[in-house]
Amino acid sequence: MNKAIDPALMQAAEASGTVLDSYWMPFTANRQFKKNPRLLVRAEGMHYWDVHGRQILDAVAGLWCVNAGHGRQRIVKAIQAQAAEMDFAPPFQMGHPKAFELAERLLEIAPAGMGKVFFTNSGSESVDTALKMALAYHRARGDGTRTRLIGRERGYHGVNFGGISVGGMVGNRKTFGAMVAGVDHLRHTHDPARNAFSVGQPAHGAEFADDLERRIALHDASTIAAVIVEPVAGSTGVLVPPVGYLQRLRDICTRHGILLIFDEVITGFGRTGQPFAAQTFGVVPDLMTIAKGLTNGSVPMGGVLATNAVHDVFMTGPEHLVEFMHGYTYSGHPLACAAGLATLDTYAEEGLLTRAAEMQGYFAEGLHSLKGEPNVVDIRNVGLVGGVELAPLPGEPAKRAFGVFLDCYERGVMLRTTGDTVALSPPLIIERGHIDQIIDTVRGALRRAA
Ligand code: PXG
Ligand code: PLP
Repeated sequence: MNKAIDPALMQAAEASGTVLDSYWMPFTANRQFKKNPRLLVRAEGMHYWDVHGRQILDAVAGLWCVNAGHGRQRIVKAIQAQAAEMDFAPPFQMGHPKAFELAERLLEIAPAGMGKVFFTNSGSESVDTALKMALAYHRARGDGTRTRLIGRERGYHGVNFGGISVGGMVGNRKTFGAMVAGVDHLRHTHDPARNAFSVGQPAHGAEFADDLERRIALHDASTIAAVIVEPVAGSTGVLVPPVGYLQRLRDICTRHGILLIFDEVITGFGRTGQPFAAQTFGVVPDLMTIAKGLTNGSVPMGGVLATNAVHDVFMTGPEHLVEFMHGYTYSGHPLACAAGLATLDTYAEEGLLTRAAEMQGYFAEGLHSLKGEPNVVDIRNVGLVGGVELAPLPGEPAKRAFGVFLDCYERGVMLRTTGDTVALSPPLIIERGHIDQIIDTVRGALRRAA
């Protein structure tokens, strides 16, 4: 064992029987965590249990992914059976039936217009795949000067080089040098002066889409390949698109021959009240990235949905040659496909892909009842996603919200924070009693922190 281990860490490790030193944890304050670890060992339905046997209500669907709740037996059994039957099949120049079946099933619930599915293993890989597809699409059309990618301030598109380049979170970008060249960003849509405490979509801000016209005026459309946005920005604090904004982006992209990519990694699979946010907001992109809820979080998997118009441009060269030089060893992995099919069955059987639309009224009421609690400066919601923004502690951004997270966790409710926003995205099987418990616990934490 490493001699440098802190005594507090040793104590925590002893208490849980887990040695914490070797694992470099992702997006985690490692030193702080290891002094006071939060170790989960079991999950079922709406709950986790930690190493001490404490039950914790899951208010964030794991990490925005366990949309059907935990430990769903149909999914568990499908994974077990697939592991026993065929562990792996090479995805390049070979295939297996479940990958084709899953692609078919996805198109059945996808927005009208989507025609093909490309599989990846995460949201980050999906984003980089979609960006590469956009570049290759224009080149295949003989429009190879269209190389510029446009993201948006406060966007999160995963952590790979393409994704951080189009992403708009300074903390995720500043450390990593120049990143992908030729990227620009639209302004974000957050406008608390006009839209604070909007219930559902904010009324003001469709005109923020016109920022794309400015980018076009600056760079010329002939240099721009694609625009990528999250329909609802998740990781930067639940920013719901203003009424009319996404449609206006769509119109500008169409007018200028620019591909529109929706990153639906969080918003996909029922989170906003329809299977995809494209349907909730009535705007169809050219490419759509998915992950997370695709397998209910059970096996890593992501994907890119493309219109046939995009796909067909690739299908022109000699038939024996690979059309798109891209793919992952684990694209369409058999375990992930089995999990994905069982997940879609579970969603369909229980009506989960539209359940957020039924529950959002009650959820919104609970959430907005937090207005007036100490330090609450804004509340945002759509479907079963909520954000409660707090005034930062002077000179210590993110600390107040993290304190609320820790307090709620101690009291048996797990949520997420991003900056000073508390984010809620519960499993879609949530009942009213769970919503009450979440809101009461957050309310208590806000009062205790005051
Ligand atoms: N795009 C979007 C819109 C996402 O939300 C990714 C891409 C990347 O997916 P992977 O599977 O590579 O992580 C995401 C992921 C948070 C949080 O707390 C959100 C994500 C990841 C980690 C934390 O908000 N979303
Ligand atoms: N690095 C090396 C040396 C490889 O051989 C491969 C795949 O064959 C990769 C990276 C990419 O791995 P993956 O296909 O799992 O993304």
